[in-house]
Amino acid sequence: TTAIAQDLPQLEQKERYKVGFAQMESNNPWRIAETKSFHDTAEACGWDLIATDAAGSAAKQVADVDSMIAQGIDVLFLPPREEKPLIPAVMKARAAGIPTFLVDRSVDPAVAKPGEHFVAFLGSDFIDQGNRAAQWLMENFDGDQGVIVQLEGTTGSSPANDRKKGFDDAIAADDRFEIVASQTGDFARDLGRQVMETLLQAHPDVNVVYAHNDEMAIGAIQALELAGRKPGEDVTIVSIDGTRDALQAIIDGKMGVTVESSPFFGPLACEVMKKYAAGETIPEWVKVEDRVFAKDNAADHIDEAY
Ligand code: GYE
Repeated sequence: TTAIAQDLPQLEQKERYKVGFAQMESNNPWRIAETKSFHDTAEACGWDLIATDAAGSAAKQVADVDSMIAQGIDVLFLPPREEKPLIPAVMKARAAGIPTFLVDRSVDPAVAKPGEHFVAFLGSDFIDQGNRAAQWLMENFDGDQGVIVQLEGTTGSSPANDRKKGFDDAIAADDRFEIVASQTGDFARDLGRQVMETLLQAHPDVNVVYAHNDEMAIGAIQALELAGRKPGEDVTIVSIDGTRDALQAIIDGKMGVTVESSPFFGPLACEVMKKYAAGETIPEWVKVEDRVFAKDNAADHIDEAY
């Protein structure tokens, strides 16, 4: 209702803020870079930062937010591991009068809304990322028939849902391609490798892998090489993130493309929070612009990669 919308918790302007950052897990370079970005921003932005790590458990992430609320944080930055299980955390922070910014992932918009239950979502356009991965593939694939295996991110997470939608919708328009399998690798390198091993046995004719993140793409490359395949030659690898290992794999000719998804949210979080405290209107979605890394520019960006 409009009454609730008008009541969105406000943030006062002051020198220092008690800030909560409830990280979901730390099992990949992207997560570690994001957490580091918050720590690196803390001093300059006047944050007394409480950072937690839910170790891959949505239930623990909810509990971590509970404990931050109990510790009296002024503002919450939350990357919700999955779209539905983290809604209670958003609602509890809202009820406690704590302005919440979702960073890097979002929640189910049918239930928890920006401008009403939380202030805004800061992050990439995942549908567009999937779309651009498909676009690169359609422009650069030189075979007749593309047999695609898709490695999905964490089930029920907004980037997994939307990167799949963006890719599937775009690729459906090109009848050279068929997606023969699409399975979760939970955004993790080792699971990506294991799932790829299994899928290779069921689909030995696979010649394209679309991974929802670079860690799973690297895992898939390992599985393919173990099976005697030549990623970059007889299998085209397309992926998302822009990690150092992925840029190196592009330079080495093993990976075709990675669409950027930046983990460096600290400075943006600081800027948006200060604007909110100053009474400025914050857009419901503060969109992060992403680049595309391929053979022509990977070497130019590897030094700034993580
Ligand atoms: O692509 C992945 C990470 O939510 C955008 O999560 C983020 C994704 C990122 O684990 O590597």
